[in-house]
Amino acid sequence: MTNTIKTKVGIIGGGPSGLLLSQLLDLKGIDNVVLEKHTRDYVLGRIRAGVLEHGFADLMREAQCGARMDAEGEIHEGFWINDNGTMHRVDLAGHTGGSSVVVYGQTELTRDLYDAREKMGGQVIHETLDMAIHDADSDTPALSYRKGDETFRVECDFIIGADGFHGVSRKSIPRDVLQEYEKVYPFGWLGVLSRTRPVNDELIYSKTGRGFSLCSLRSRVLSRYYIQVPLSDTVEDWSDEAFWDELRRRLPDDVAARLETGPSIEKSIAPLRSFVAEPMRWGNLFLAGDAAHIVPPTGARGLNSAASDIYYLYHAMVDHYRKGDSTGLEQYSAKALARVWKAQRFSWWMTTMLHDFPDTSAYDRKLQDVELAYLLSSEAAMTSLAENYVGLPF
Ligand code: RFL
Ligand code: PHB
Repeated sequence: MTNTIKTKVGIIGGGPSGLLLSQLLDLKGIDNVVLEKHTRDYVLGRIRAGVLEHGFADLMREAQCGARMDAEGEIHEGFWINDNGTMHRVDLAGHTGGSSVVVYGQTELTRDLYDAREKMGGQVIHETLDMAIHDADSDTPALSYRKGDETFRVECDFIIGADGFHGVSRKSIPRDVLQEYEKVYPFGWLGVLSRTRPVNDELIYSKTGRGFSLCSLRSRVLSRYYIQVPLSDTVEDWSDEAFWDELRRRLPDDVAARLETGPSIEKSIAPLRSFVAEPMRWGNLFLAGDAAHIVPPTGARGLNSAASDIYYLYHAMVDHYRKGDSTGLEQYSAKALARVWKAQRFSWWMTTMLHDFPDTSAYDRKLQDVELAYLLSSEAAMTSLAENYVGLPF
């Protein structure tokens, strides 16, 4: 027997995108259900983003999920670029009229969203298997899934595909409707989380002859570091010792000298990819976040791009249900994509400028060097970097 659930909005994916939309809609009295394939612990075990744009932070506050972020997150008004041993500060606040970013881990943000959903009695169903989308291009879209031995059917007005890059929603859009744009980079990031004091108060992005590195943090006692590695490397190839040694070599001497090391709590390799799927709407199915687009993490845009999708969808849904105005829904794909492509450009630019590209011509290397030299010498270029990093307006 199949159990039937009726709701207004069926959300596939209990990552930050799905949970944030669910919470915002619920606060406006719009009934919804979140369906997540994995357990809550599994979702919270993924170590990902660390930098939130101020617009995202505002949306978390609007969702009544900002208290811990405001108490424990750090406001950063700048970050550093290490150009082969010389440190340069990017004054975010100075170049944007006072804007900043919040350093607060995706794990903690997702935990806050789960807690808020639980407190409001929101429906978040875990371990939903064999998810399938039905009749998304009709007025009666539905979802079906299995949980344990039982099968379920969700009947709703709209389906939100917030199920990440490997989810089912994008794949259920017909091939002749969907256009995909992709760029794969010839390296990955090896990331380490460690219970050590961060080497610097602000983030350090390093371009060196040995490759890129990033020093980030989660709190005053929790550090997050990354180094560029070849795609052929595996986590097993990198002992903690080898990681710390390589990171030190990619930092200015005085910074390397104060690097506090310790056992890794988490270690993983993420390949770098740029990807966009268009359109982000098919009938009554709307894609959001990583389900529709991916950026390399260099510009810290991924989660922030997801948040802007949610902002547009949330307002479009509220207008639809509260005012009977569907303009926002009709314009969703075009509006979201316009911002998504700007984040793509910025992430590609940061990635290209700061990484070591194997098999690059001597000419292209010179261009890459002068791109950074120009940035560091130009107020106009710095302003452009800063306005993108703190987040373009929604
Ligand atoms: P998620 O987080 O992938 O969540 C999707 C959820 O959908 C579930 N799912 C399904 N559920 C039901 N049925 C199915 N068939 C399903 N298939 C999948 C999954 O289990 C999952 O729980 O996507 P979402 O919510 O769109 O969020 C996107 C962000 O996670 C992502 O953009 C960021 O993490 C990217 N990112 C960064 N973004 C930033 O803005 N700032 C950063 O500093 C930053 N650093 C990073 C990053 C991503 C990284 N990695 C590992 C890719 C650093 C790294 C290393
Ligand atoms: C992180 O802290 O994980 C982080 C910060 C900035 C980035 C990417 C990742 O650009």
